[in-house]
Amino acid sequence: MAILGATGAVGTELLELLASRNFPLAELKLLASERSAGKRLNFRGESLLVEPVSDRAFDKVDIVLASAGGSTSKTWAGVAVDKGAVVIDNSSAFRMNPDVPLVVPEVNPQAAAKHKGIIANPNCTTILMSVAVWPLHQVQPIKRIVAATYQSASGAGAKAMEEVKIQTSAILQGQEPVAEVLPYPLAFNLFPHNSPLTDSGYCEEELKMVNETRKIFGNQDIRITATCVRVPVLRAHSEAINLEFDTPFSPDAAREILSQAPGVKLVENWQTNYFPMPMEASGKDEVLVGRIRQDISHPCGLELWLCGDQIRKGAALNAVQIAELLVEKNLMRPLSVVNG
Ligand code: A2P
Ligand code: 11C
Repeated sequence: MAILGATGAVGTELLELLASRNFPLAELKLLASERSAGKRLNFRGESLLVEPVSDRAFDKVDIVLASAGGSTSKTWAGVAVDKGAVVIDNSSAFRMNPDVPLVVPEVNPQAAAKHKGIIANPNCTTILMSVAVWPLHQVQPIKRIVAATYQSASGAGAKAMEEVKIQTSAILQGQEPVAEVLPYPLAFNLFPHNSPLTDSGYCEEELKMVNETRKIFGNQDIRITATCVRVPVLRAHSEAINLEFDTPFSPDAAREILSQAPGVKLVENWQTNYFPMPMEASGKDEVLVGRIRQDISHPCGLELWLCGDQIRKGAALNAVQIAELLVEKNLMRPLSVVNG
């Protein structure tokens, strides 16, 4: 196996997950940019050397977990596939390509079997929402989703997390916060998501929630709208979700379904006003869901609130689960396919 982007926020988590989940691998290659050449990272008690990515780095690799940004994936995914690997790509480069399955193992594991060398890991806000909403959609089809997100600095990478800490410290010392990674100071502040704006008035992050969810659910008819916001939280994203069904969906029924849903943990104490919080979702595998209630503005509406670790289930864990699926279902690439 190879991790492309091993030194980043997601790469670090991939290393931790492969070790803690005892992923069956013979050898692990750590790849990053030239900047990281010579660095060493710990894996299962061994100190592994980080290599700059190159053609030869993919020799004899079965699975590549790529999390080094879209342009790096565009450059290297094809090379890795030509060498016989399956690439599980965390970037947005291939997600909407009809030949590339977009997989959340709790939702559409069967899609992974159709891969032609690349499987895409969805956007983090999309993964978290899909895990929570899919079990309800199975019982009663959802007509419309209205989402508002509260996204942590981790979504913009390790450097953005560091920047928020430095800004916080600067403000507490009476200094001006400096923003270099994110467009504006995030400490003690928030702003609409920093992804590029499109002609529709939506930013790319919002459109990912729309288009990727439809692809994962295999349903182009669900109407989805989203407002994505960056908040001064280090890691774990939160989302307020409004769902509209054809007929009323009782909050108790939703609670019962979600209490047994894979990858979901129900977190609700109405007496103490205790519901999912990003601080408690950090480091956890499950998407925490709570505050399930009837939408008072619509008889067929349901409201819920969720928090999930953006780096874990929103990225690294989902990718490792896809890799586990490849091993379990024997979906690695046979040599005959690689050699044509
Ligand atoms: P490096 O540390 O050498 O820059 P994050 O999402 O936390 O910002 O991490 C991005 C990851 O992607 C890092 O591991 C980074 O490596 C890697 N990366 C960025 N650009 C490239 C590139 N051109 N080639 C290979 N790896 C890259
Ligand atoms: C964020 N979700 O929180 C983004 C980062 O399409 O994988 C990841 C963007 C993507 O900013």
